[in-house]
Amino acid sequence: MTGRLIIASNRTAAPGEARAGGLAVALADALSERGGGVWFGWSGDIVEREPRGAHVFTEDGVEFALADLTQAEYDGYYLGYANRALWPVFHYRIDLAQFEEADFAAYEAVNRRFGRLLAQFTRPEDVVWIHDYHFLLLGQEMRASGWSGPIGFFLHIPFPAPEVFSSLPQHQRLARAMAAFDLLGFQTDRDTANFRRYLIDTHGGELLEDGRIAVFDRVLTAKTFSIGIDPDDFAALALGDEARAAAERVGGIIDNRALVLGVDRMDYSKGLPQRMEAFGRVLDDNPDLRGRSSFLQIAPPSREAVDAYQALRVELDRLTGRINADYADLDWVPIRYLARGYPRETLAGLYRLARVALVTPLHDGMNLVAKEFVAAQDPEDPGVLVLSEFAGAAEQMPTSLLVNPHDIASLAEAIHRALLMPLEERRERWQAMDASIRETTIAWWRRAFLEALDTTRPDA
Ligand code: GDG
Repeated sequence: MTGRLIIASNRTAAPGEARAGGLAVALADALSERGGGVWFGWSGDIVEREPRGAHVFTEDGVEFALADLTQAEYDGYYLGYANRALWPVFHYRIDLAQFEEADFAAYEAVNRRFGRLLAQFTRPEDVVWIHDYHFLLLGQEMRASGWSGPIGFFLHIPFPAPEVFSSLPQHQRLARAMAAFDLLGFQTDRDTANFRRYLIDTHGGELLEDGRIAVFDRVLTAKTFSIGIDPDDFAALALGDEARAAAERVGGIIDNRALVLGVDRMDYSKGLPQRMEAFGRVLDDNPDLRGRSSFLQIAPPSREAVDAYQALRVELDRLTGRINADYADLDWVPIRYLARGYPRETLAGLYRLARVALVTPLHDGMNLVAKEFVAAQDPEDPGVLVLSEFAGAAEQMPTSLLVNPHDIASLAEAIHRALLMPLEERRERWQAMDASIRETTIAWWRRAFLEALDTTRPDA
């Protein structure tokens, strides 16, 4: 008899939440497969006075417990430490990181308040699964509140090289807290190896024969669980009416020229300026390709309160303006860049229409867009995936056109090659990628993680 599952993530799939993505569905499925459980997270609301409890309600057998943040907590914990320090450092952008002690204090305080709250929802036989960089201290805080059962943690973003992680002034404090987890899941073998090397080299951790690591008087497991999507669901979505309508509409606008597509949250980790530069370079170097393909970038804005994101927006506006001014003609615009989000159905239709997808982040935990693009293709006439070697997905998709996104010339070359790739080669490459996204689906991911967690017993 397994216990209930207790999930903690920054945002939940509580009714009314805008994001009905694959991850939300996967975690909801994980909860219902166990006959219910608790899903804890931030409500999305900012309130004036420090809230004491959580809003609790049950929906489809899942108990949601949502906690508010005060303005000061939101500024210091969420915008501050999580998104101005951890996000940039974990994505190798130490140059953008701001290390404010007050932000860390807020991060600590919110993790403490949430850890105490969450501990109250647990029963002795439960298992706890904590998600992502917002909650690195949550396990330790739950332990301080008396929880001694198993805790799993999954990091959705990269775990950087130890030398980079160590640039965080609080890295020792974070590492000790992370050792309160029993199972730590990472997106790729590179992340798992980085984490292990950090514990071993910096803290004298010892790799045991069974693969676990002894460190800070605890024994923990660090393992790779590459997140995926539901390929059948996405393939079906791409054939639906809404998807077809979207494809027809865009196909009409670009006059059936080859579509080069990008879909990314507007984030500096996604390599958007480099991608635009490279597309501009293709046009510079290949006069014969001018007027023959259109680049569409969908980039819903995110975290606009963080300065680095505003700077990115300005940069993208400037780049598209320049390239379009140089090359647009009366009946053709090279780059369409849309700073807004679209329904999943629309995205699915565009993926299927696209001849080339540009998924070229400078660093990315996994990148689900790459997998969605593959799932949405017509097997008889598939498009080409140009993929950054620094996306987690690259480990699983060696038959994509792998690129170094910093190298504009070779990125341009890859776009050019993708646009001209013969059908036979496109099919071969796509088949291998399709097989790979079917191996580690989202259902596989949650089951594999929970199986590992169920067999992990806290040792101290
Ligand atoms: C983090 C890690 C890791 C995008 N635009 C729209 C839209 N999307 C959807 C995509 C995709 C999801 O958002 C983005 O997922 P990614 O994996 O590409 O990137 P992050 O948001 O940075 O996610 C990442 C992931 O967590 C999971 O572990 O892979 O590395 O950074 O599903 O389709 N969805 C809709 N409209 C849009 O305009 N509806």
